[in-house]
Amino acid sequence: MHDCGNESISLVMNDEQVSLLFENITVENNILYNSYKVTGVQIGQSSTNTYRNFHIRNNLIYDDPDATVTAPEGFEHHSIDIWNEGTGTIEDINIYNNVILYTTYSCIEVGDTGPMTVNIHNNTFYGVNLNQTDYLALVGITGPSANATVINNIFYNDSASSQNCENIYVQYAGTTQIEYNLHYLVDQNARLILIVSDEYYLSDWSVYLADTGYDINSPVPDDPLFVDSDNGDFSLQAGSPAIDAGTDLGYPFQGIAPDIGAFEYVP
Ligand SMILES: [Ca+2]
Repeated sequence: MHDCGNESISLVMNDEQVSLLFENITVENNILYNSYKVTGVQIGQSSTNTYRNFHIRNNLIYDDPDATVTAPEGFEHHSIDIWNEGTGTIEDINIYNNVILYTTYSCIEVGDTGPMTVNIHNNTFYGVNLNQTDYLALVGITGPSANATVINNIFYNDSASSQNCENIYVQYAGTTQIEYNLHYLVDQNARLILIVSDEYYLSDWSVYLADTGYDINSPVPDDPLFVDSDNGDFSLQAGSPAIDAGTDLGYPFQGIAPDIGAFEYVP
C-alpha cells in the first residue's frame, strides 16, 4: 500500500454520540510506504470510546529517504501515530516485530491527552529522511497520560547532530518503561535521548542510566550489524550485540535469550 493521500491504515472512531468498544484488531504482514500523512498505521480518537487489544506486527513501513516533500498543512508525518484527544481509553496496543525505515517525523508517536497503554517491543527503527528539518524522535511518548513500554528495540539513527532527532523522547515524567534496547548513532555527537527537558548524548550514557533508571539492562550503544541494510536485509550478522541481549516478553526466540530488534538470529 503506497502513496496514499492521507493515512495508509486508519483505525479511528471519532465524534460518535455513544461510547463504543473497538477491540481485537490485528494489522500484520503489510508493506506500507510513502504516504502523505501517516505512512503506516494511525490509531486515534477524540471521544469516549474504548480501544483495546490491537496488534500491529510484522509490517514493513518506510518512506523515501531522498524525498524533499514535507507533509503540508501542518501535518506531522509519522510512521505510526497513536493519539487520544478524548476521555475514552486506548489500551493494550501492541506494536512488535515491525521494521520502520527513513521516517520523516517519527517512527512512532504516542500523543495527546487521553489515557493510552502502548507496548513497543522488538521493532527495528532505521534511518531518517535527511532532507527534513523538523523531527520529533524515532519514538516519541508525548502524552501526559501515556503509559508505554519500549523494550527490545533497535534504534539505528543516522540523523545529524544539528537535527535534534533523538532515539527516544519522553515529554512527561511518568510511567514509561524503557529497557533492553540497542541504541546506535551514526553521528556520535547527535542527541541520544530527551527526557522532559533533560538531554543525553552518547558520552552521557552512564549518567542517563543513573538519572532515569531507563535502559539499565540495555547493551552499551553499538552498531547492530545488520546483514545488508542497503538492500533491505535487517536480520543480524553473527556477532551482533543484539543477539541474545533482549528480555523474554513471551514471543518465540532462538538461543539462550530473545534478541533485540525485529528478527531473531538463526545460526
Ligand atoms: Ca536469541
